[in-house]
Amino acid sequence: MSRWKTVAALAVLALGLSAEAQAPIDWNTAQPLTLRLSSFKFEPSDVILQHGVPYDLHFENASSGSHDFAAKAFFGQARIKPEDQAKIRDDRIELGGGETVHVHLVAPSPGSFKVRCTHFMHSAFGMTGRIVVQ
Ligand SMILES: [Cu+2]
Repeated sequence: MSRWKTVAALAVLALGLSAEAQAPIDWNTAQPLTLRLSSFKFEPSDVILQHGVPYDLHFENASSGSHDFAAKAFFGQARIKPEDQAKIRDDRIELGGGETVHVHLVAPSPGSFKVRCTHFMHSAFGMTGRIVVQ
């Protein structure tokens, strides 16, 4: 008898969790935020986001050379709009000279996430930053 109560309780819990995980997001309310890349920095270098808030991130490459925005832990945990997922490959957004890419996502659980450009020597020249989710 109590075993069935446990099973029932787990089923209710599982339903509750999946309902939360699939709650619809109103992407129209996404807050725009510009993240600028140039040789050799990210502006701002520290990005502050609020947990659970949807953002419309504008990644702008202001230089003529290419850069990328690599944030493995952040992209791995953020909830990314399905239409924008293909813009992120191997947890990186590649931007050619002068290119802009928009990515909609919901900030993950609070924490500090490292950002860097993976192009040869760029992080050594200063292309590092972090995303802090509050
Ligand atoms: Cu770079």
